[in-house]
Amino acid sequence: MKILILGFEYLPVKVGGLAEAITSIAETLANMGNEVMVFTPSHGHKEGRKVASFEVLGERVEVYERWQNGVRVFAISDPVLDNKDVYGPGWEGLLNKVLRFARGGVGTLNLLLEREGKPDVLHFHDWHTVLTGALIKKYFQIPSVFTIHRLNKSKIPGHYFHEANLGELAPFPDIDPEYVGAYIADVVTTVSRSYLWEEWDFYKNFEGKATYVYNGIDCSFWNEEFLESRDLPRHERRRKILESLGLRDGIAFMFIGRFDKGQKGVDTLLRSIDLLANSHPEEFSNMRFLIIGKGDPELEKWARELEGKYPDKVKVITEMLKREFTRELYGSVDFTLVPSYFEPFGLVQMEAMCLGAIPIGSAVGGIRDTIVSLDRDKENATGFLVPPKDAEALANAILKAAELRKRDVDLLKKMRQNGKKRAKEVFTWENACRRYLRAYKNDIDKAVGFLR
Ligand code: NHF
Repeated sequence: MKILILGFEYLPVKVGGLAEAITSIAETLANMGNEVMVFTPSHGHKEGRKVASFEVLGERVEVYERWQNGVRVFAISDPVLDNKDVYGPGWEGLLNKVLRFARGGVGTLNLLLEREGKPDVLHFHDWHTVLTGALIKKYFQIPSVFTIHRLNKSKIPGHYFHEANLGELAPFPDIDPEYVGAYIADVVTTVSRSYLWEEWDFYKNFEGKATYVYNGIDCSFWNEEFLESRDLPRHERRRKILESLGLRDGIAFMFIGRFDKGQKGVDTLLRSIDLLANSHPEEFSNMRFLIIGKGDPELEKWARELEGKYPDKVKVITEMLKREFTRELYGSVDFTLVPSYFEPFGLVQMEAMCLGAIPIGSAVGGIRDTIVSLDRDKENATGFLVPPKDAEALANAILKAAELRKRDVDLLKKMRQNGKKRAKEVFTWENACRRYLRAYKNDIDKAVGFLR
């Protein structure tokens, strides 16, 4: 199939998990024998050959084409799109980029159409590409799939639609672009089954076209074989890495993620550490917590205070870690904590499973769908699930995990193996793309409200 993908992030330009996901989808589809083109704003990354140059309302737009792992990537460039701030500067800066990308995107396809032929399908990702998707659909009527990686639930002024020549989609002063994207698409997907149902208030408006396609995980990087310490037994790796961070050996729990107040649940974790220290001092004395991330200054301060209170148990790391070092950590700690309030798919629990750091996560979205919880299925368990925003439940799960670490190492070993197998065999990008290919043909099961 000839597939045109639109993404606001594409590697090496990356802000979060979105870039990894879109890039993996494009490359896997190409590997499977499809012809894949990607349109993305340059964000200052103008690599490759200049293949088009045209004017939009008096301003020059240039298009740079590069081959990247079997995919043809077209970076669309103009003075606004070249800004290195991917989602800015500011809200207006972002909206301007969204508008420029729409005009530049349709201009690019218009110019390349004869040379390239018409794509069989258009696959656009997240709300930032909705105007581009809508405009391409308007001029070329290509069957399209809209993938929502994370609902944003905000509105943009309708005049941006009018300026993009999409006035027919903006009958009100403020418009939610996610509604528009889902309205114009033939199939709407999100990245996990649970997230789809958790957000049914949105997706029910598009019943008949809404479905899910799980992300995958690239276990070729998140792989024990590449650990520097791969020859050591796991408990030795743990001792070594904890010592290198200034802590004595103990049962190691790691949190890694953005410190934010709305999603990642670092506050729940900090509360549960205090709970454990107060209610189970003996067990707590044997626990070590690595809290890695940055973001909200209040949360950072709170984490630092906790580190000050329990300096031999808690280590807070707020600088950016190299991916290779993060891999060593996953390959050494006993457990990874993923206390998100919500998570469309979530990468952390997958990376953790690939490297045997048994996840303890919230029973939400992709975390819920990817972890098989010990209390539900002992044979196939890969981790522990707890209700979100519940510090007590998290503290109890941590206690239970620590207890098992002391008394049932064999069970933990089995859980590690189960996790690796599940990540490597079920959540592959090939499986994801097989499903996307079905979505492209609208030959895919849908979410049916009354069958929920
Ligand atoms: O993994 C890529 C990512 C997801 O849960 C993640 C999120 C944004 O919030 O699909 O998108």
